[in-house]
Amino acid sequence: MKEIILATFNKNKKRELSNLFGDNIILKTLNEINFNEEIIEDRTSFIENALKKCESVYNKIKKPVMADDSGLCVEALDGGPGIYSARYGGEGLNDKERYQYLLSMIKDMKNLNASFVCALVLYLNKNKIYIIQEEVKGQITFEPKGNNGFGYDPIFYIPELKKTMAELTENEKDQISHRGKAAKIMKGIMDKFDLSM
Ligand code: ITT
Repeated sequence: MKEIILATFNKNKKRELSNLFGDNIILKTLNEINFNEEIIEDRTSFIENALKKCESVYNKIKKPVMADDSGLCVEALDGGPGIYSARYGGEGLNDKERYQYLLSMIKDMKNLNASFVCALVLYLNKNKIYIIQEEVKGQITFEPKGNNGFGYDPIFYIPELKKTMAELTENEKDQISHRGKAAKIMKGIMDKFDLSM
């Protein structure tokens, strides 16, 4: 069994990644280790932001750290909100208000293509770092559906499945999602290599 700190305050990421990695990997969030410092995500890509989250925590704790930086990239918004997905439309919004804001921003757009992107970084020490970035393609729908998942899932429609991401069960989402694909590759790495520091 291996314990890895997951540099996140987002419980949904922890739930999905724990499910994806299985019982042999124990993930502890920043809340669970009483790490209360704010990490400013001021870099220009998912990978750089995930790396910054890892470095900020590793420099204090000196234990293996993983970070997930993810978001929704909408073609009609030139790839936005992208790395700004968590705060798009303002800090105080809940998930529903946030996706409604996004729908209002693209209400006259014809191109509804979008991707969820997930950068996953495993930082064992400053010389031993594994970086993966994955995506799932879909379309924004103006008819939000489903109660599963989180964030923008209700407005992310997957044509092949004829469902939104929020209509999938957690296991179904894991099979196709940006996070599911990245975690599957990361799990292969963790199973194969010596992860000692
Ligand atoms: P941490 O930085 O503490 O990990 P965060 O929620 O701020 O948590 P990000 O900066 O990576 O994380 O922003 C990710 C946002 O992208 C997230 O808040 C959602 O709005 C959206 N997002 C990412 N993955 C998603 C998914 O699987 N389903 C729906 N929305 C997702």
